[in-house]
Amino acid sequence: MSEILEEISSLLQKGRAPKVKAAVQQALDAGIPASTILQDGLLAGMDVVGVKFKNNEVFVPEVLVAARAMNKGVEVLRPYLVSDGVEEKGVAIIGTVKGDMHDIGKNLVRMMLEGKGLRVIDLGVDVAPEAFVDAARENSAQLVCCSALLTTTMPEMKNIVDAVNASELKGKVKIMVGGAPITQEYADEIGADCYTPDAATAAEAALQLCQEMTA
Ligand code: B1M
Repeated sequence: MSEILEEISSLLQKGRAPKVKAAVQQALDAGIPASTILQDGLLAGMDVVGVKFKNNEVFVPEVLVAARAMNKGVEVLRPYLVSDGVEEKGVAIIGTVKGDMHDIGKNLVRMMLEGKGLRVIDLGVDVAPEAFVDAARENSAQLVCCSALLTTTMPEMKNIVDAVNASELKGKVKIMVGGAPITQEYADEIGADCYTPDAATAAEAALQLCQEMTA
């Protein structure tokens, strides 16, 4: 079992998207749980890329192809992480904040939320605060979920909190924040309603918030 996971990790590091897709499918066919393939194959590979990026051993183009391979692999896992046909438990808007192009973590959070039965409207990356507010209004969402990976873009989360509070949605939607540089302290400081460190915890918290709001 570990051989195929190591192969997935290694192929991801080399940015071989079609081979990553095939290897992920092969691992699924071998009966390896989707969560194990995600954690010990895809994310393990991306961790190695992250360390090399930090140490200037690889650069943006290599990281970009690895990220593409990661997203392709995650797409294969999607049906196994998302439950279909369940009753809608709530509506969430999700996006990566303005100026920030990182979407792998955001995509995972989206998938886990969908897995809990929430309808998720994904605004993509580089999303302005007003776009979060407009989408929440148009879709009668309970949650606005913001992801940021850069210390330079995390202040955009405060702008989103301010934009929501300046609108008629104040108190009617909950704001969830997350991403590598975000902490509970930061979430408290900017007045966000909920911080979670990873996608699985985000999904648990999102479901709980929706249940509390509709109770
Ligand atoms: Co970027 N990058 N990057 N990058 N990149 C980081 C983030 C960095 C830490 C690398 C480093 O130097 N060590 C560093 C940030 C430093 C800092 O600000 N402190 C960095 C930098 C500097 C940059 C550029 C500025 C580089 C440059 O151009 N010189 C540039 C910025 C571009 C921009 O956004 N404007 C840049 C570009 C890129 C690529 C485009 C090449 C690529 C992104 C491709 C893509 O996303 N499609 C990329 C990547 C891939 C990374 C690393 C290597 C991996 C990020 C990732 O996807 N991790 C990253 C290094 C690292 O993190 N180790 C790095 C896997 C993902 C699953 O984790 O997104 O953290 P993550 O999500 C987690 C949790 O954070 C959480 O759940 C997920 C796990 O379950 N989570 C939430 C995320 N969002 C959440 C929301 C929630 C709750 C939980 O609630 C709503």
